[in-house]
Amino acid sequence: MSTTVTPPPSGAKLNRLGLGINEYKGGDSTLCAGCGHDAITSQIIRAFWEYGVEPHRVAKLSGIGCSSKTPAYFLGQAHGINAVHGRMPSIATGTMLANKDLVAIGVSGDGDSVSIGLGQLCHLLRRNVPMIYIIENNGVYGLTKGQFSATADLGSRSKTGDMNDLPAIDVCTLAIEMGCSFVARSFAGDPKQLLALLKAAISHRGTVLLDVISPCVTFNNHEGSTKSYRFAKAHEELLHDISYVPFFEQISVDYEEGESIEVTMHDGSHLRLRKAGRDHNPTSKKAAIKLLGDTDVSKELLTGLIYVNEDQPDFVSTLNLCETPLALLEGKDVRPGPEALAEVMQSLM
Ligand SMILES: Cc1ncc(C[n+]2csc(CCOP(=O)(O)OP(=O)(O)O)c2C)c(N)n1
Ligand code: SF4
Ligand SMILES: [Mg+2]
Repeated sequence: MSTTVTPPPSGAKLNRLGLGINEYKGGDSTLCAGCGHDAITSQIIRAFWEYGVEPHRVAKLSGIGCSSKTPAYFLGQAHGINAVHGRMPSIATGTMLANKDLVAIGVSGDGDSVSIGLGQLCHLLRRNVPMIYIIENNGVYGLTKGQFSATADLGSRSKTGDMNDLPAIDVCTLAIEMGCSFVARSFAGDPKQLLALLKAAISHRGTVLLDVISPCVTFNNHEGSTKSYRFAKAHEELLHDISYVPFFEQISVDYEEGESIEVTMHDGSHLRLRKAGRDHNPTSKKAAIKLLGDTDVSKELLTGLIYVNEDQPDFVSTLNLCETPLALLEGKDVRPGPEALAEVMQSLM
């Protein structure tokens, strides 16, 4: 595979591959001005550029919804599949089995993933398919004009005043229970935290579930909504200040021992978590589930790295696939030929 790289304008800042940030952009957004999804797109562009991922090594996946349109707005030189509503997880699983060397990033919505696509999502999580899975969570079906989704909080109000009378599904709790190995929550209005989490997500080998509260300014940003900018800002409970040190940068110690937790990622990068809110050890599944339950009761919007398990094997390793990606195997390697068949037949005589 090769990629055509437009030379960046002289003086432009380049990443370690010699690429300017424009190489990581996509088409112009057609979303409503102020939509949280566009803020997330900006940080995806920045994270892939700063990390220095080759754009042609990326597979972008999505389903249907305003959120699922966003892969068109970043990494214009990457591969992309826009799946049927709620079916992105199986397409993503197939993609990674076909070519395990790709970096997969899926962007979906709360409707796409947690309403119609919930069954598919659960199986992707329990398999720990190596990919970044972002849920741009606005509590509504934005594209079809603002119906409540399965993540809308019990008692929250729609723009027309209707009350949601069903309990919300908490995607972070669900993901941990299902066996996902990296679970985090962020907010479209917190670019610094989102950027650090995205870079750590690129370093991780396994499923990364990033639940990002992403207000829908057209249908769910009013008084009474728990997915509005105002509500998220007022209730955000930051777990820690996150900084990310990539594997290609020297680690300098600039923090007091005991104040921070450091997570070493698969590629040797470091994620440094400096306590901001409460004490939390993100490597403890039990503690993560308890914390999510506690903050659900206290109506706080918990953000940060909630759970990580760097030792859990991803789906590709579990299947023990051959070194060469399946999609790149030659015909002779996948078609044994008449001699092999004759041998099998002989063995059955
Ligand atoms: C099988 C099927 N059912 C229903 C729809 C209609 N539909 C399109 S997008 C959508 C919901 C999208 O909501 P979400 O995933 O939360 O994305 P958002 O627009 O909020 O970003 C629905 C119900 C569809 N396209 N296909
Ligand atoms: S309808 Fe809502 S989710 Fe869709 S683009 Fe507009 S603000 Fe964003
Ligand atoms: Mg939505």
